[in-house]
Amino acid sequence: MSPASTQSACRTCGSPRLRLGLDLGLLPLANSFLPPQRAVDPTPEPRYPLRVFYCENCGLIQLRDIVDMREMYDDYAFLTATATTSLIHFDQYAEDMTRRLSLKSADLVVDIGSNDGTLLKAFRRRGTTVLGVEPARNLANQAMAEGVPTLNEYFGPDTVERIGPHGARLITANNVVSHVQDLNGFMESVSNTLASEGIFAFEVPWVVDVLRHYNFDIIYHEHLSYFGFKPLSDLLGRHDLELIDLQHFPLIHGGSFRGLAAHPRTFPRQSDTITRVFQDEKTGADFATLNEFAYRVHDIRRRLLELLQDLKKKGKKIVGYGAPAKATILLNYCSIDRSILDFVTDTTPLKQGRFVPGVRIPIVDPDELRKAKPDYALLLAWNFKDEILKKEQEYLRSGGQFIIPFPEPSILGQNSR
Ligand code: DWN
Repeated sequence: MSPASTQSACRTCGSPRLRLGLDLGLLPLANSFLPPQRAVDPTPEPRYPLRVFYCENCGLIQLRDIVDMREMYDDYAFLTATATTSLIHFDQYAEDMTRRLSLKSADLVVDIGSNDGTLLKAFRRRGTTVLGVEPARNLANQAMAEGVPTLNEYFGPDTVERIGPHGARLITANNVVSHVQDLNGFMESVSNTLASEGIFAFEVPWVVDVLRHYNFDIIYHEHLSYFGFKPLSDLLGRHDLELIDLQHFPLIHGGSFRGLAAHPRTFPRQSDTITRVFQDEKTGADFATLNEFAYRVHDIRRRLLELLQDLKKKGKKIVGYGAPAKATILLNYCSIDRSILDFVTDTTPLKQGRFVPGVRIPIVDPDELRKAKPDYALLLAWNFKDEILKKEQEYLRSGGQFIIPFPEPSILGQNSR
């Protein structure tokens, strides 16, 4: 475990004019779920500063405290295929891009940060040639075991050599670009890998949605950048790429955009859509908005803790529902520990039997919700609210209620819609 380093300049434009907008204090790594033997060890797990800055030159909202990526990604607990919503989303993604590019079997689709290969399996079902790039050994091995060719490495110049310059008709990078430290190096390698008539498609949570919905638990050490598309467009332009289209997905991770980029003048540019998004960012992701966000974060923390403590005083039984990475941030930042939540359920076998770092709350199989019949479940995987409420109709019918943390703490039961 090495201490965090501090980035002195803006990650994309290089300006030194970085202004502190929000300080969440020292927090553990979001995906570092503790195995049982570690959870009983009194030695505290590593905590790192979590501070959000605004670049006064290009507007990129970003972290400056950098944790060694090997500490976060060499062994990774998150699996894409743990939510039906995600499976549907990525199958539609493959359908859309196959049609848009009229992909043929000889066309190569490269997915950077391919995780368990969920997206590439959808492309393979449509006949294209696929290749994953995934640094987490456990995930790369799982994808390869399921027939998805995968390079177990961090995407970079060596990968370009392995694939061959301009060898990929389509490059995808979903919930990856936010995690990249060397954005310019990354984008240069994407540009060198992308075929002349190729498209680079990438999904990121949109910073305007994050700030608008006060989703502060999306802020964690993996997410180095919180993207607006104006700074992203400037970044692409420095590497022989241009933004050609933007597609908004309001229900994906609290609100995401899929950006499409290509080498200049190879595809028509949806200028109206792009201009409208840039305009929204002028007021929705400026420093004043980040300041207002910081104020509301403190208010949500106070109100959520008060709500939970009041329910506990009334003798209510409360558990957590879902152990996403963001739960580590929400629970630690709001000091929600085992005195409040008896356990947290999660569908990911990899996480069951482990503990949320910091607060050390056990993660158990979702069946425990049906056995324990708690009065309340704090919805930590709030981005899958619709899917989860549909799945848990029986819990709601039997009088169980969900506590929804955002955009403000609220209770949702059978009769409160
Ligand atoms: O950026 C990232 C996003 C895309 O995925 C990565 N840094 C890490 C990860 O973040 P996350 O862990 O917050 O992702 P999810 O997809 O919001 O995690 C949902 C969690 O909830 C999973 O562990 C599965 C679990 N879950 C559950 O227990 N019951 C999910 C559903 C739908 C359920 O019904």
